[in-house]
Amino acid sequence: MKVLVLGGDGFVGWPVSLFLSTIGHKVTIVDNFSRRAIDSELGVSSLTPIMLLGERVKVWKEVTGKIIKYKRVDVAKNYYGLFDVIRKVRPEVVVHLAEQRAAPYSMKSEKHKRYTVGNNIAATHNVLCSIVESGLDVHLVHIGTAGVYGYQDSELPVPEGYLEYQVLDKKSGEYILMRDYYPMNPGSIYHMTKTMDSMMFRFYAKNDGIRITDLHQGVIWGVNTPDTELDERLINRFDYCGDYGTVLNRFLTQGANGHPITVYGTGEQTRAFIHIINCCECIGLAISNPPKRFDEVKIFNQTTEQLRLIDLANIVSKLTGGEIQFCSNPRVEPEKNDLVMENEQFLKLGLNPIKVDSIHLEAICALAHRYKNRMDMDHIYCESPWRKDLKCAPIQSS
Ligand code: USQ
Repeated sequence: MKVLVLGGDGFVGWPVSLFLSTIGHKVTIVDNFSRRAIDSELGVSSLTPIMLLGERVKVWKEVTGKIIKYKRVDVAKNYYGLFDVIRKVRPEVVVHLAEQRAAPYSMKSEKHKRYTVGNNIAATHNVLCSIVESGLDVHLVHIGTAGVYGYQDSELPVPEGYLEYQVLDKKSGEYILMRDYYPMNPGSIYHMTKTMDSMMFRFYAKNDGIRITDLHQGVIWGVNTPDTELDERLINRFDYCGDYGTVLNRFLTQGANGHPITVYGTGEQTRAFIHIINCCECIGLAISNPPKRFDEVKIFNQTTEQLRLIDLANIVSKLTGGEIQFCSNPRVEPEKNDLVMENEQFLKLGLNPIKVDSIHLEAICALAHRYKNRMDMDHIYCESPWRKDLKCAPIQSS
């Protein structure tokens, strides 16, 4: 199929683009390279040395013979540029990853809050609007977040997007079955934009019959995939800083390179996780299993396991010998929560979950250690508190 990957130069977009190319799709990447610009803004760069997109796709062709085209377009600001690409490429699928995806960065300042809302909402709406205007029957696959549900302390499994419940009709005295989005409860400006995307999806699926799949994804861990490992020059980016690094990759980088393992609060927060390889596979599966026109938005929980942060910190500490350092939490989030998320749909479609195990963790540590000289120890602690009275600072060592 012809697939347009919006944001295909990013941490998820690049391995996803290669995976889709490997399994036979004709991939075109659209990106404005904002993630690289944010590196410059923050004064930090990927732990792994990543090549420019033009060089990356040349190497991909050299190594596999497969062609990935690309076009520089700012999806949020340049509607007509995006429309033009859609008109020319005539994609059957658009994978939408063109959003600012870091919760801490989205909370950094009023400027970053406004950028994240402006960029993410405009990007999503431009994508939907341009699909309608193109007249093409495009399947839109969007990466949302498990964080749209919030983290209430509950052992009730979080369903895949929808909640069915009964409401008492006072007139008839009968219970009426209702079905709606599972209640949303975002924990950051970034997560809030994903909940707002959901409403736009609902409208465009109902009004224009756009086929939409929204993937409520957990925290990604892992860096490379079999495709990015084909050649050193295809290596994926590796974020470890306080704004962009996700928690398990941060713990591993810290442990492998002699920095204390930074646990925010008590570490009793439970989060949903997924390995980057499984993430690529899920997107492939979502593409092969689209909803029909005028169906409701198809929602998958894209996660393979739910883990407590303190348990992860202990595993990493044992593996690397790194000490655990409890830090005051820069975020507004429950100190402790249980979390169980249903993920039957991907399992039924044949997803083989990669669970947190020593083989995968050691591979990430080895990669982190290999590029230790690129690690900037001044950018480890989170510098983006959720409120001005909060900050991330060590409180005790174990
Ligand atoms: N945390 C620590 N120590 C650290 C970094 C984070 O204890 O050094 C904690 C945070 O307080 C939080 C948890 O780890 O409780 C997860 O933080 P994270 O930065 O790994 O993940 P988050 O900010 O929630 O966002 C990331 C991605 C986002 C994706 C989301 C999935 O940046 O794109 O949507 O994971 S989820 O969290 O399930 O919503």
